[in-house]
Amino acid sequence: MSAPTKRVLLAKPRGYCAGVDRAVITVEKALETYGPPVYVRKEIVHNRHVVETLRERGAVFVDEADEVPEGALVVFSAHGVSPAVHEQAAARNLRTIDATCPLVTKVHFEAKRFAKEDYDILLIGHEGHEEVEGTAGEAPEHVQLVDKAEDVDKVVVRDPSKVIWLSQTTLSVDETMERVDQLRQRFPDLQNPPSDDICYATQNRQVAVKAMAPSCDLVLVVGSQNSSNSKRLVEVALLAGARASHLVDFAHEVQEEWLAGVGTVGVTSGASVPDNLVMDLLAWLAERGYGDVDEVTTADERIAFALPPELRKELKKS
Ligand code: 0CN
Ligand code: SF4
Repeated sequence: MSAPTKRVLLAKPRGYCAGVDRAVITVEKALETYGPPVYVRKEIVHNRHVVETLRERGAVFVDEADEVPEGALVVFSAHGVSPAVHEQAAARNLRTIDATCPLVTKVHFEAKRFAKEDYDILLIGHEGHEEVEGTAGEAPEHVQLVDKAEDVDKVVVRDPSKVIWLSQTTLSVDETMERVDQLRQRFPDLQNPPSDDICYATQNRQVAVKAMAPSCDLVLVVGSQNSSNSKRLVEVALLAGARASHLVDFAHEVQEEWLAGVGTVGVTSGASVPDNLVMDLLAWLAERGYGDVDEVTTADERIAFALPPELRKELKKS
């Protein structure tokens, strides 16, 4: 048998979304404006390289606001925080910059609004993920988390005609719709969110990986293990027909044996991944004969978000 033709398909869109770009710039500008240390509650975004780079520049990552010295500056991560965290910060007189992505904030508003209208809210998301902790924290007595299929049977509602589902922004679209179908079998009047909670970036990256996966022997996704949207890209690639798929933080993590007998390698990256890491991977692949790269484009993203108002005000002064 002759060796397969080696080539790379490169998904577009991939990498940084508008919310991640804004959150990373927020920490960089805070460091420039106020000087280190700038405290950051949780990882600003779920990417090892980004976190390590900001740490080298003077960002101090903490798990909770009570680890920040009284009166110091703390940035809240892109994944959002519950009102209880804002209260903790206020109790310690912390200066805060909120880098929550506006698309996460939108889901917080939905949770608040439907809680006020006394709905039971079924929040589809991953247990323990910071974003669902923040969203659920807006209305803990109205929200029930639905993660796995078996969670659907555990849901208890007060009035089946007044139930709505909301979701984490970084889920698999297809898996979420399966969960909604299951929930609707139990609660036929289940209402949909007013607009998609799974954000544009998550959706677009899944559409792009689906377009290339059937042609790929291997799909490499650049992203960190704690990045929900990056992990979903591996699952989506496999379900869409890729023969194999792996998540790697860095090119050097790719194992040579993954390339055995591989012709077409698909490459993409999660929404928290800087594109230089993808370029490093392409260079690594080129050294192994995969130098021919074709981009597979399924959407053109132009969205950008303004920096948090607390920071904009400060930047205006300087
Ligand atoms: O990788 P991320 O930091 O977060 P998750 O995919 O784990 O939610 O990407 C940015 C997403 C947000 C909010
Ligand atoms: Fe915002 Fe979506 Fe990016 Fe998360 S993945 S930061 S919700 S745009």
